[in-house]
Amino acid sequence: MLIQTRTHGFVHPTSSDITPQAAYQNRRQLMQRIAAGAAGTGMASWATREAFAQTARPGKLAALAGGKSAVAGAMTVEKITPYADATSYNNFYEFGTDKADPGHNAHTLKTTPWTVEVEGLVKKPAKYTLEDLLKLSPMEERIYRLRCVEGWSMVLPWVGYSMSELIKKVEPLGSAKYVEFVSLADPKTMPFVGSRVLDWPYVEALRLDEAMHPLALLGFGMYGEVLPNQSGAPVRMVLPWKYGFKSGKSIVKIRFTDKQPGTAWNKAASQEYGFYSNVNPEVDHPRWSQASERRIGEDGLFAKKRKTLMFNGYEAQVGQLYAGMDLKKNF
Ligand SMILES: Nc1nc2c(c(=O)[nH]1)N[C@H]1C(S)=C(S)[C@@H](COP(=O)(O)O)O[C@H]1N2
Ligand SMILES: [Mo]
Repeated sequence: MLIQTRTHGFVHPTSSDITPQAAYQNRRQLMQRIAAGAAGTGMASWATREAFAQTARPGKLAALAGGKSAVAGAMTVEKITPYADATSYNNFYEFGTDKADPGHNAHTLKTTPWTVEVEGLVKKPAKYTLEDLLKLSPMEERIYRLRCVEGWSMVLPWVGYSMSELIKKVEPLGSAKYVEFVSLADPKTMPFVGSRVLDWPYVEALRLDEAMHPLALLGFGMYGEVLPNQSGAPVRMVLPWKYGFKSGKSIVKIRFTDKQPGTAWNKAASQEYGFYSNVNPEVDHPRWSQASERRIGEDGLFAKKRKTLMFNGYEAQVGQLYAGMDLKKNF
């Protein structure tokens, strides 16, 4: 049965033997010093910080720098997960269900040319090339937590801009209530598309007001570089207050609808994965608790777990979106 064979259950992370990204840790410390001691010199501090960011790139892929984000809550003050961990422990089922599979297999993904088709209930449907999208709005750096429903989390420095920038350009009609995000499903380059583990293509969806929230990111890069393939190149969603599976990778279509779309994990196991999928320590997954999590690359197998925070720590920013809703029913 599907549910038994899926590996989207709790998986113990392998203990990390990977050296932390020293440059990034240094940069963290610099930022913390700036935050602690340089109030009132914001612009000068940012210039220093930005200069530092240039030297902190892993140097593996093309540079993609982001400027300072003005979005509240966009810069989590926590230790950044080492690049090597973030790129070797992934969920991207199109490339296999083991955490190491995407890192090994995703080199076959062809990210140029790339287009994203925006359609449905909008005044200005359009086909955007990746180049169009890269120019659509200034790039920002956002340091977000990402927590998987499986019980692990990371803190990553993303590069992108609020997806609201794109949404405003296409002018949703008054009837548009939801936004659907469709991932590439190319059996020629994605070896596990066609496997029975999920319905392909991978689809995620948001309510329009969730998609318009400034924290909802259209991500093009991380660690000051373009996204590595296993992380969802060349463009993905990043919704820091929702479980990781809401952040669809390698997006090729964005569709505006008036009805709540079916989503990949909800279709696979609706009793386990609801439409909203907000990080919520008070609503357990039917097969395991959601009260705590393990930080990848930092916490060893026997290290104490961290408490999971409501909306993954973004409650002040996004709580209002769900005011009056029963989050045990709308999980
Ligand atoms: N297309 C696609 N997007 C996807 C997935 C996937 O299998 N396919 N997995 C999701 C899940 S379950 C998680 S936790 C995050 C993981 O992102 P990361 O590998 O960058 O940490 O991607 C999400 N986006
Ligand atoms: Mo996940």
